[in-house]
Amino acid sequence: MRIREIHLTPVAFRDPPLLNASGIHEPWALRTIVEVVTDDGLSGLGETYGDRSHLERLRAAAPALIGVEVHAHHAQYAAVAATVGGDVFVDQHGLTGAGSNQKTVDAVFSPFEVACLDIRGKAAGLRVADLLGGPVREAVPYSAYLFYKWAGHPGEDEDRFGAALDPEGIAAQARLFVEEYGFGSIKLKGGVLPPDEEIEAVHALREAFPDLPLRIDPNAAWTPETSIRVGRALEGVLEYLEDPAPEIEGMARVAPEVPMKLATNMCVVTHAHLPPALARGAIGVLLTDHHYWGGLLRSTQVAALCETFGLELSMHSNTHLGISLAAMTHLAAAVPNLNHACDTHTPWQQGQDVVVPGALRFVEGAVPLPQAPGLGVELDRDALGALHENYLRCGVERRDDTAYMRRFDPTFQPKRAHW
Ligand code: GKR
Ligand code: MG
Repeated sequence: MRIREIHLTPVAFRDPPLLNASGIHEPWALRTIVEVVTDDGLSGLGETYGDRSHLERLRAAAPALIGVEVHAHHAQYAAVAATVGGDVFVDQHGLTGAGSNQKTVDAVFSPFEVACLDIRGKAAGLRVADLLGGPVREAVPYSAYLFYKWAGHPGEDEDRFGAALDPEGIAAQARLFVEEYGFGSIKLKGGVLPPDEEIEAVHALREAFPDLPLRIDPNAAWTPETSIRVGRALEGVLEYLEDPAPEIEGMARVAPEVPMKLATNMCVVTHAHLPPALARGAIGVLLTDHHYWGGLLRSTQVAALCETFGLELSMHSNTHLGISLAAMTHLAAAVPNLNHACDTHTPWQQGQDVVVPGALRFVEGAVPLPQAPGLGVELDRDALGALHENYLRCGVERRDDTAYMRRFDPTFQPKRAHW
């Protein structure tokens, strides 16, 4: 079964004005949908970032995969790596850590690998989770992912979530998410307001939800000193503290001084970061993400490394659609040492998608593993066409939360170790 065709379709969909340490989400979020077709007519799906530079790398890599055997994981990886050369991926929003050549190869390879696993599952009549070692859970728990936000994008009506700019607003957002999705844990995206206000918001969440695990993630907006102060103020309240301070160095200074484990999707984002982070005791939890850890099989290897070295495992998310949610769910279902509910941005997309509705749903905060072979999701070609039209019309070519924020506040600076 060899790869005969690859189709790459950039898409855009509406995104609410969610605040973070880098600025604010633009009205349009971008993704690239990958379809791989084999010589015997089977097709598989992948989903990845939609920024122009990434799309160009995908376009350069796709021809190198034509004719390669769909089972030949290592040959596919080598073919993609050769097209990437010495290139380095740097995210434009600054929220997924440093770029490196390894991370670039892994990010470009990932959606092709997911699509090939989708095909392999369909060919064998097995789910992707079966190909990854078999599911150890039939439903994957996700966490409510709260954001400080404006009521609506400037110049537009208020969206259905409304504003969340204080502890009451954050608690109300949590209630909405928990009521609608049944989430059993809560994450707050911080790094937006002064740390004491964010501490208050976490306490408001604890009061409203006495039994739910809570986390806060300021994307390295705090100095190590502030991180230690916040960590101590939230003793007994957090399941983990995510990326309080920049770099392995900053996290290593905080870790021994706070009562909870530190988690990251910023200072350990590729294999080269693991030895120094482990040697320095910088983290206790790794948020894995198959989009930049080289796909699903490689992510199971990262999970095994976490087990070997005593790290707990959670899962990172960026704004995404259903193909990614399906891939995340298969991966999380097949990883025995997943210790925490995974992140997802899904509720913010309010049903916009490129997959046929029905295969993915939330039941008590968890997504039941799709049962059909492969990823278990099917492309909705009309929806794909409509979201591609959005892409052509919206004028956004790369995610840049800082530039969008500066349209409203020209003095805005990304908040790295700001407080
Ligand atoms: O969507 O603004 C966002 C998040 O801040 C995202 O980009 C981060 O990469 O969710 C991510 C995180 O946990 O750092
Ligand atoms: Mg994070």
